[in-house]
Amino acid sequence: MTLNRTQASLTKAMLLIGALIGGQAQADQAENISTETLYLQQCAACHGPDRLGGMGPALLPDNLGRLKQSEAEQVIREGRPATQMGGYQTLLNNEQIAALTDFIYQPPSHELKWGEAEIRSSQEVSHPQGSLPDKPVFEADLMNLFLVVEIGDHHVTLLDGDKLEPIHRFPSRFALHGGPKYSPDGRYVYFGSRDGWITKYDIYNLKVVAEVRAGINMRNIAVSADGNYVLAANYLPHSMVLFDARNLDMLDFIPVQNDAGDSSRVSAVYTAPPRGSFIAALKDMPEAWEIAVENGEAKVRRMTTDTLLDDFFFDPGYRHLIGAARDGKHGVVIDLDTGQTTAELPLPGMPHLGSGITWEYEGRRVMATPHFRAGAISIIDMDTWQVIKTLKTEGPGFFMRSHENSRYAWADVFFGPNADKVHIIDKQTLEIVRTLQPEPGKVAAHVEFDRYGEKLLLSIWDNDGAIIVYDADTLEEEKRLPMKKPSGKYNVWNKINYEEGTSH
Ligand code: DHE
Repeated sequence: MTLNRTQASLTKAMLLIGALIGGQAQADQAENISTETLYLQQCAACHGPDRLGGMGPALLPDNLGRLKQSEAEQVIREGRPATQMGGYQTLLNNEQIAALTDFIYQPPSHELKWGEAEIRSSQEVSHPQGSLPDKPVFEADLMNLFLVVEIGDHHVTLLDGDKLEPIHRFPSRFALHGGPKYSPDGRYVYFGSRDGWITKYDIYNLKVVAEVRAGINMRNIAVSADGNYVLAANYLPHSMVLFDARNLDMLDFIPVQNDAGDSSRVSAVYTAPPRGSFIAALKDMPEAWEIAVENGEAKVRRMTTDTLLDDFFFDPGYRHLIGAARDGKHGVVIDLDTGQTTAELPLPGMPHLGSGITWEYEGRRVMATPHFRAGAISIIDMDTWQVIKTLKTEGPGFFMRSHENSRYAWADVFFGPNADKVHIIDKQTLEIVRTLQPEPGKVAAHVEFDRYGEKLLLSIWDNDGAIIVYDADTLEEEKRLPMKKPSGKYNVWNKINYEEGTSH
């Protein structure tokens, strides 16, 4: 059962008032009860009796994966600023807080269900499609807007890409992950959270218009090239879910399993515009799926692959999928028409292909990818599928970015002692020409260019962080905008035009 926001706030307020009035009596009583009962008394109103989440996030080991246990304990003790989560240190003693923390990091005692009924009943449509004005409530170039996801306090900032100033800041679901996806005209944006929530936001009216929970632990979402459908890919349960993009009505529930009944998590799903379909790769079965929508139903074409695939990337024509083998030691190129593996790429350490980029180099198209487990960037000829250069970096990286109009590509060093550094690569010499260290001691990561390729934004990935604006040509810093752990930034024009230097 999931409480709606109002019910959950009231229940939590009642619990807190009751607890404050009851004071010591309740604390004494709490000492003698099991941790599970304590959870039901203190946490279930917001986080759900099954720990599936409600107004608060799901409290399951997989969903909490990014939060260290010590940090979770601190949140229970002190609360989370700017959210409904208050501190429990006056209500619970240290042992109880530690026991509750242990409890939420244990797998649940029974199998959790999130099927069609649960998905449908989670849907909230605050402003049905067509009910809000078609004119933006602010003035700015609508094609040069940026969204900045701030994971420090779970907010999103809308930035004017010409003035490079914030227009609006609004709360997001807990732990957004992956790139938000725009509608083809750039008016709407769809966010996906690790807890499975899809939020549709109307940028013109600065309002959340619809929400639905597609799964318990979601990987990512994709929006079809025509803007009509949203497809969610889940880790838990093993499913994909198709929605009508207008109000997020569920259209189809797709169990991810083979004929033998084995099921799998989904590594990721992306839209493939020229094919008019979605492409997904499975994490636990060697298969890639092409999903087309016919009359509101998903039609799946299954391709058997030689290896299990992690994240992946496409060539510009979407003829080939370039996937990271789950063993982390090589990449594979799969012809999406025949389903055959056509090439293997020797790569030094798990590539992060989802953040690969491409450009023209000496008359041919090359792609570049950073690696999670090696201080290297691989540059690959997309005609011959040969690695033409391996650039040594100051540590493993997460994200790469460029723009067709810029001569430089930017790559972060996300892991290790040099995580505060960023490399700048000349796309025509394939050399690192500069390494910046914008804020010593703080991770510098993830770049996004403006629509013209003239300015770019870099995140200082810290609760006391910032977005730094650089001139893309002189590489000079222009200004800093303070933000709370800004992660990804997404420019409307670059995204809706599938710009070659950005992620899709
Ligand atoms: Fe991500 C995108 C997978 C950990 C921040 N990440 C993606 C995508 C995938 C993915 C498949 C593409 C989805 C899309 O855009 O539609 N990420 C994974 C992992 O498997 C991994 C390594 C482990 C995990 O916990 O899931 C992982 N990712 C992280 C983080 O720890 C990061 C740094 C912080 C966070 O928010 O959890 C992180 N991932 C991001 C960001 C994007 C992303 C900011 C979007 C990049 C973009 O520019 O499009």
